[in-house]
Amino acid sequence: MGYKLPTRYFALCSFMILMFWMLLNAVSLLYLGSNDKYFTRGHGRHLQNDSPSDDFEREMAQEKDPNTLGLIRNKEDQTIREHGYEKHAFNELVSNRLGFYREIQDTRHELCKSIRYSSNLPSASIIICFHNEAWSTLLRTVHSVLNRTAENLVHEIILVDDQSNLEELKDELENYVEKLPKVKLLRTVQREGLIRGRTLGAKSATGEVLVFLDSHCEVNKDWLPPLLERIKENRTTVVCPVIDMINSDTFDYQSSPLVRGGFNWGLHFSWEPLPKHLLVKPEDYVLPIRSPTMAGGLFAMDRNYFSQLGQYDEGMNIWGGENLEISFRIWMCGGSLEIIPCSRVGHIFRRWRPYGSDSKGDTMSYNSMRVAEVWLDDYKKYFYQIKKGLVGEPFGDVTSRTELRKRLNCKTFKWYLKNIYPEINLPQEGGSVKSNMWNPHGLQKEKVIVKKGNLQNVGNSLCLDIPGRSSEKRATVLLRDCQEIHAMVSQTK
Ligand SMILES: *[C@@H]1O[C@H](CO)[C@@H](O)[C@H](O)[C@H]1NC(C)=O
Ligand SMILES: *[C@@H]1O[C@H](CO)[C@@H](O)[C@H](O)[C@H]1NC(C)=O
Ligand SMILES: [Mn+2]
Repeated sequence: MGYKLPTRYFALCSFMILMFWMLLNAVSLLYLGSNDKYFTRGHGRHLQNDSPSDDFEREMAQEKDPNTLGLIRNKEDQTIREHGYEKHAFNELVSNRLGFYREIQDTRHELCKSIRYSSNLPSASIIICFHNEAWSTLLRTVHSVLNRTAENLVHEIILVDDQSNLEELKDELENYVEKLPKVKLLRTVQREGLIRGRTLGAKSATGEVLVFLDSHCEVNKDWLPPLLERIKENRTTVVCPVIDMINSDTFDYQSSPLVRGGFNWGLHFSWEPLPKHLLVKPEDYVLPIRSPTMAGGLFAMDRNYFSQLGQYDEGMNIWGGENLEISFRIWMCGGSLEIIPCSRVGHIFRRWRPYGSDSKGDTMSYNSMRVAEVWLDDYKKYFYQIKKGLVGEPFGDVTSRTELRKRLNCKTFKWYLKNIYPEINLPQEGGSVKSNMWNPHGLQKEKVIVKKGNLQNVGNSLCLDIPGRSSEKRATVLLRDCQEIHAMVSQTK
C-alpha cells in the first residue's frame, strides 16, 4: 500500500461518509418503530431459540437485499459498523445481515462444470484457525463448508481458537458448535499464532487430507473434489483453490482472475499474472497451474505428507513468512505446488491486519529471517540487501529446520529459481518484480478527485471538519461553524 493519496482526499472521503450517514439517520427515523426485528449481534436470540435457524433465516432473508444491506438504521447499527471496522477491518454490520449462509455466484469456468471426479476421493480434515474472528464470518465459513461439500468428503472440521477474547467466541461458540455435525473446537492454552495453531489442528486431525482455510471464507460450489482428486493422483502435490474476493466493505463476491504466487527479495509474497503461454486454449483455464509460492491461508495437502515434510517451522511466531517457507520446502524437497482453477473459495481481503502480535513484535521480519537462513543459501544476501535493518538481528535457533532440509535431501535454492521461478529477477539486474504484481485492491487504487471544497449545510452554515491532519486515516469528522474553519485555514497558510 505504498502509494500516497493527495492530501485532503481522506478528509473529503470522510465528509462524504458522514453526509451519507446523516442522510441515513434521517431515513432511519422511518424505521424506528420496527427496530427490534433487526438482527443485532451474532449472539443471543437465535441460539436460545429451539429452532435457531428458522427464525434467524427469516430475518436474514429480509436483510440480504443488496440495496439496503449496509443501511444504518439506528445508533446500534452505527456502533456495530464502527466497532466491526476497528476489530476486524471489515463491515461487520453487513456481514451480520448476510447470516450464516447465502448464495454466491458460481465463478468457475464453464468447462469445470462437466468434469467428473473419482467416487473414492480421500476424506478431508478442514482446519480453520482464528484469533478474534467475527462471529458471522467464522460461522459463515463453517456453514459454507457444511453446505457446499459432499458429506462423505468431510471427515471433520477443526476450529482452532488461538486465545480469542471476544465474549461470543467463548461458551457461546462452544454451545453452537456442539450442535453442528463433525465440527470440533480446540483452544490453544497460550497465544500461539496462526502457524503453531495450524500445526496443532493438523496434529489432532484424522482425515486423509488436511485442508486449511482462513476463518473469513466462503467456499464455492464443488470446491473440494478438484483439490482432493489432484492429491489422490499424487500425494506429494499440494494444491490451492483460486481465492475469489469478498469485498471487505460490501461483502460482494467477486471472481478472481487466474494468477499464481511469486515473491520478491524482501520475501514478500505477491500475486502475479500467468506467463502468457499458459493461457491459450480453453482447457488451459481449467488445468492445474504450477505456482512458485502460495498465499498461505488456503491449501490442501495429504496429511502424512504434511508430517513427513516437516509441518511448519514451529520457531516462527504468530504470522508471516510461513507461506514462503512451506512453498520453498514443497518444491525443493520433491513435491509440487499447484493452483486448481476449478476450485474456488471466497476470502475477505482486508486493507489492514486487525490484530497485532502482542509482545512478539515484528513477526514477519523475524520469520522471514528464518526462511532466508534455512532455505535461501547464498541468495540470502539479496534478502539482507533489501532488509538492511535486519542484519545481525536475532532469528532464534534454526538447527532443527536445517537438519530437516538435510534429512529430506532437498535441492538447492538455485535449482528452485532455475526450475520453478525463472521469472524472478536478481536485484542488481534492475528488474522489478513489483511491476507485475496483481493486487486484489488494484481496481480501487485509481482514485480521481472530482471536486474539492467544503461540505456545508446551507440551512445553518455548519461545515464538516477534521480536528487533526486532513490526511489522517479513519479520522473523526465534526461539524463546525464554516466561518471558523475558514479563519483557521487562512491562519495556517
Ligand atoms: C444449503 O443451504 C440451502 C439454503 O439454506 C438449503 O436449501 C440447502 O438444502 C442446503 N444444502 C445442504 C447440502 O446443506
Ligand atoms: C508425484 O509428483 C512428484 C513431484 O512433481 C514427482 O516427482 C513424482 O514422480 C510424482 N509421482 C507419481 C507417482 O506420479
Ligand atoms: Mn485472511
